[in-house]
Amino acid sequence: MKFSKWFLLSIIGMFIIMGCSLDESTGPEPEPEPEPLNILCINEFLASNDTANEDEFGGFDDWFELYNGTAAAIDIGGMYVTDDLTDLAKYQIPDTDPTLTTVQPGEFLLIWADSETEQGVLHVDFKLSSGGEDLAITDVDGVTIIDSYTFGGQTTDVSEGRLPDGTDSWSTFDAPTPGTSNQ
Ligand SMILES: [Ca+2]
Ligand SMILES: [Ca+2]
Ligand SMILES: [Ca+2]
Repeated sequence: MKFSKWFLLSIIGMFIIMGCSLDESTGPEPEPEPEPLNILCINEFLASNDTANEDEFGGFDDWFELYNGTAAAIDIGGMYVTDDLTDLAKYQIPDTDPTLTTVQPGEFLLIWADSETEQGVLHVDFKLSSGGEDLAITDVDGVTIIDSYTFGGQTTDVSEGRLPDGTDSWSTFDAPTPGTSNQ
C-alpha cells in the first residue's frame, strides 16, 4: 500500500513537471522588437499644438520631427516636404543653411509646420490638419518619396510617432518629444 501511494504521488509529480515545461514551450511568443527601417523618416508630429511647446518666436505651432536612421549625415536642404501626396513638391526646404538642415546619423531634426517661412529655414509653408492628412518628405528631384505617413484625427497636445525611433511601429504620446528620442 505504502509503495503504491508513493508511486502514485511521483507519477502525479512527473505530470505536473511535464505540464509546466509544456506550458513554457507553448506559451505566447514574445512580441518581436520592431525592426529599424534605417532611413530618413518622419518620426513624430503634432498636428494640434495648444500648450505643448513653443517655437523660437513663442508660437504654439504644428511641427514634425525627422529621424536619421541611416549611417550618414543627410542635408535636407533642397528636399521637399508636403502635407498632400498629390503635390509632392509643395515646399522646398532652403539649401542656404546646411548647418541647420543637416541631420547626423541617429539624430533628430524639428521642423515647424506653421506657414511662417520668414521665421527660418526650418519653418515650412503649410500646417498640419488635426482632422488627419498626409505628411511626406521627397528627395531633391521632387518625385522620389523618402518617407511618408498618412494620419487620422489627432488630439490636441498629443503627438504621434514611431516607437522605438525609426521603426514601423506608431504610438501616441501625451508628452511629446520634439527634437529628441520618442518615449
Ligand atoms: Ca494644426
Ligand atoms: Ca511660428
Ligand atoms: Ca521625438
